[in-house]
Amino acid sequence: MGDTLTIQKLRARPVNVPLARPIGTAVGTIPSAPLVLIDVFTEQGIVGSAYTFAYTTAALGPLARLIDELDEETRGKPVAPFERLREFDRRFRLLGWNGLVGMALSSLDMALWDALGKAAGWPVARLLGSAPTPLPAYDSFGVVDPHADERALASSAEQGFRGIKIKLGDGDLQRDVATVYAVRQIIGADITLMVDYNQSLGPVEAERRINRLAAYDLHWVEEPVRAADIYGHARVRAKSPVPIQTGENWSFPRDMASAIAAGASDLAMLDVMKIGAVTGWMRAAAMAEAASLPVSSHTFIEPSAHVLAATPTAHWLEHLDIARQILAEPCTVEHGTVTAKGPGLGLAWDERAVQRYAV
Ligand code: SMN
Ligand code: MG
Repeated sequence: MGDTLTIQKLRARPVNVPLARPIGTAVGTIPSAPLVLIDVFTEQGIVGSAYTFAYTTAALGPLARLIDELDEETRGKPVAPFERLREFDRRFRLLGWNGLVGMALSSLDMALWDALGKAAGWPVARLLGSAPTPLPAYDSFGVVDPHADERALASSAEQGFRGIKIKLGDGDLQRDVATVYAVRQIIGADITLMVDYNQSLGPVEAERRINRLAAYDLHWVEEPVRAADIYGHARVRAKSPVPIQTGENWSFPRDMASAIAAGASDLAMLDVMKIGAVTGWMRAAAMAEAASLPVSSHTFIEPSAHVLAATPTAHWLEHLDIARQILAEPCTVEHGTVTAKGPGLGLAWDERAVQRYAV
């Protein structure tokens, strides 16, 4: 392949994909995965592919339309992620990148990096100066019913996961304590246990609940208060006997810089879509190293395995498999680890499934 790769056109396809289990959180349940699949067709025949997670079907159409809008601006231009982002930085400066605009731009960045990897015949992790690496993965559950979910929880441990995350906050403190106690009984003392409040508490209530739950050896408490409340996170963190995790909602590295300055958390959870895809992640990973923040990923298993492999302070990979049903080769877990697949990001669509779940 020569040294140029030129964008011919973009294609955005909204799908609504079944999940192995609904994602129940303290602030609502996500029953299926509304994704927008993006393909970047190039003049040279390489196709770069990626997906974005819309969280709600209400955002599927607008997100797909935004990606279609990017098509006009990118036709005939090089597959050069930094250059394309610089152009769109100017184009969307007045509107701002938070929300759907950033998600659309991130999907483009991910697809461009996928195309570069495919052109080189390399996994993206290698383009980034690293290589596919077995990354410790935790199995991520929603809110759980320790009785109804006992088998599923025990099975995660039996499959080799060394970490399990459950979501809390859908009831009162007593319910949280009873759930964590019961889950600890099911998975035993050796499995790392994380909990995620999904922004559902205020700082005072968060302090109260974390103090009671600290007895159960929690590895982190995630988003105890609103994601944007970086000072609320810092206040909880200052008194918390358990490490505070946040970051899945940081929009591009600039949000991360504010959270670091506020001392919001002990750990950084980067969402490869919201943080700015491969380009944004690498800039955020450098900030995490400078701030001594261990970095974990947020869903998006396949691209996260690449960028986490190139992250100096890599911590955990979240095994929350939202795209499995539309991938020709879904993610595999070996002895509790996930290793990036290439070339590119290792994504290939199961076109029959894409048709089936098209919205
Ligand atoms: C989560 C929330 C919503 C969708 C996917 C994942 C959660 C997590 O915050 O960290 O798993
Ligand atoms: Mg979370």
